[in-house]
Amino acid sequence: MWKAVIFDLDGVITDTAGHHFAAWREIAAGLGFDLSEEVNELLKGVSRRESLEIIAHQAGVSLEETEIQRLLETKNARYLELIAALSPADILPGVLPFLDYLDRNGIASAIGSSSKNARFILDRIGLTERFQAISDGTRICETKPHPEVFLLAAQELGIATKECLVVEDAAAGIEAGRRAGMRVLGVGKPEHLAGADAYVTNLSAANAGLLRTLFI
Ligand code: B16
Ligand code: MG
Repeated sequence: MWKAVIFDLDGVITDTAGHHFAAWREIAAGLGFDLSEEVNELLKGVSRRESLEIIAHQAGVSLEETEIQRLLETKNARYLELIAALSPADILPGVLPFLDYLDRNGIASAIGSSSKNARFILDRIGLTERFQAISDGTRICETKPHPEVFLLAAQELGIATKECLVVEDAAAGIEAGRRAGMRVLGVGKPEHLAGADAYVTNLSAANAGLLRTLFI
């Protein structure tokens, strides 16, 4: 059976994805670009800087390095304002029972997030101590779809990649999990989860039977 489950954070453990979207919409508006939900999907799981590069490309503007730095700082400051009031009430449905199930069955839990704010978010929602490894944007050189964040989590746990299941909500993360040699359970709307080995609308549906089916 699985020895570890590595969770993406934004959009899987808590819905900070909506706050990223709101902050990026403001930055995009400043560039004269209306950020749609469709383009926003491309930003999920990729780094802050790559997100800005995608928006600038879509807006058809080229940015100087000093302007890039200013916009990255503005975006993150706004995002931090939006997530300042996060609390355990913001943990997504099914997450706590699923973590309890993993604990009872001796399966390790880890975080694999591109975010540099991952620890802050985990502290706010009271889950930091529930994970045996936290691999995040402060510890990696390449963000998703590169597999580094998941490989680092597996290495820290001391568990072989094929015994780790990734849980993801976004295309870049699903690709990263697959490139890490792991199977991927998608969470959310099926149209955003192409490439996942299975999907559920939320983690309440991630039961023992599903985990067994996914394991080969
Ligand atoms: P930050 P995840 C990702 O987190 C987000 O999905 C993505 O939208 C964001 O750009 C990235 O973290 C970097 O976040 O600006 O907080 O460092 O989904 O990998 O948990
Ligand atoms: Mg995510």
